[in-house]
Parts: sequence; C-alpha cells; structure tokens
Amino acid sequence: MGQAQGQPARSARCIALVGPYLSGKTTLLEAILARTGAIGRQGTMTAKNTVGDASDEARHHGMSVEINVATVDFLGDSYTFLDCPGSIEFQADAANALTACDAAIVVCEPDEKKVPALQLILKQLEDRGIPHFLFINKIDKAEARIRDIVPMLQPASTKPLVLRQVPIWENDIVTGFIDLALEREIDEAGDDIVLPDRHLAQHQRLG
Ligand SMILES: Nc1nc2c(ncn2[C@@H]2O[C@H](COP(=O)(O)OP(=O)(O)OP(=O)(O)O)[C@@H](O)[C@H]2O)c(=O)[nH]1
Ligand SMILES: [Mg+2]
Repeated sequence: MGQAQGQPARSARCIALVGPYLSGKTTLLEAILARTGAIGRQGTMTAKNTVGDASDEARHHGMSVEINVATVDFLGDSYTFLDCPGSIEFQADAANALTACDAAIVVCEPDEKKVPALQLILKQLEDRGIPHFLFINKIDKAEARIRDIVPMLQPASTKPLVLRQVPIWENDIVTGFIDLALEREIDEAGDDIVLPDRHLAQHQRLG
C-alpha cells in the first residue's frame, strides 16, 4: 500500500484508526495518503477506488472486512496506519491491532445515536491505556455547532474531552483548522500561517 518516497524516517509510529461502523476510517486513511504524497489522487468509497478496502469482498459490501495497512512519511517521521474494520463481526481484528499500536485515532460522527458504540471503543482504549484522539468526521453533515458536539460526545468518555482543533470554513468547505493549543492556523496545504483576527474571533465565538 502507500509508501512515501524520500529520506529514511527518523522514527516510526504505529497508529490504529478505530471507530464505529462506517464512521469514515478508510476515507480518512485515503485522505492521509493523499495529503502526505503517498498517493497522487485521492479515491472515494463511492467510486470504489480507495487504497484501502481493495478486496472484492470489501468493494462488494462497501465496508472494511480486514485491517488496511499503509505507511507514510511526514516531516521526517514514519507512520504506519492500521485502519480497522468497524463492523461488529470484525471487532477481534480491531482489538488485535490495538496490541501493536502506539496510539489510536478514534474516528467518530457528530451523531448522538452513535454515542453507545463510541463508548465501547473508548472504554477498550482506556482499559488498555492506549493514548487516543477523537477525529470528528462528517462535519459537512453536522447540524450541531462544534461547541455543542463535544458535550454531546462526552458521555462516551470517562475522561473529559478537550477541543484541540476547530475547522475553518470558507463557502461551506473546510479549508484548514485552528490549533487551539498552538494558537496557530494550518491551511489546506498544511502550511502554518499567521492566525488572522477574523479566525481568532471565530474561535472566541465557539468558546
Ligand atoms: N458526508 C460525508 N460522508 C463521509 C465522510 N467520510 C466518509 N464518508 C462516507 O461514509 C461512508 C463510510 O465510509 P468508510 O470510509 O468506508 O467508513 P469506515 O469507518 O472505514 O467503515 P468500516 O470500516 O466498514 O467501519 C462512505 O459512504 C463514505 O463516502 C465525510 O466526511 N462526510
Ligand atoms: Mg473501513
């Protein structure tokens, strides 16, 4: 699968992509591969041309049926992603992937109905002491505002959820994000740019 070209990486990390069924893990993996230059063109689940879920069975069912593995190089570090199937019958595979990973990205949806499934996954990560981050996906379909989404998802976690990055919207498209801890804006190309007052004001409104 995807392997970036270039200098040998300084260090290697293994990251599991986990989350409720159909939350967008394989789509996120595809976006990561495209943004890091491991692939030249980003495929979609709809077009059935993603790097992950390439088997006939996965394509036919429109879901992951095994772990997708891909390695990328980013800023001199190597990251191997284990994109785990979310469907309940493959949960043993996802549990095995957690044994090997340094951290997990939990891909979830801003949907109250998905909170029980998210809770099971977060409990597993907490019980096993695996560092994890939530990636709130499908925000294009979200009706709630970011400041309301975090409290909505909070019942899934015994630990307090803290907002780290908020998206920047331009004409209904996310063009970057504001990192609240670093107080920096990162644009679509991944460039770190000065935080304009208008975006700071947006963040203050979110708080
Ligand atoms: N609107 C919208 N749809 C998305 C987004 N990300 C993924 N999808 C759609 O959600 C569906 C599931 O995406 P996948 O990437 O297969 O989800 P998954 O979590 O890998 O699914 P499993 O591995 O089977 O649990 C597909 O129809 C995607 O096109 C998003 O950000 N917005
Ligand atoms: Mg998948």
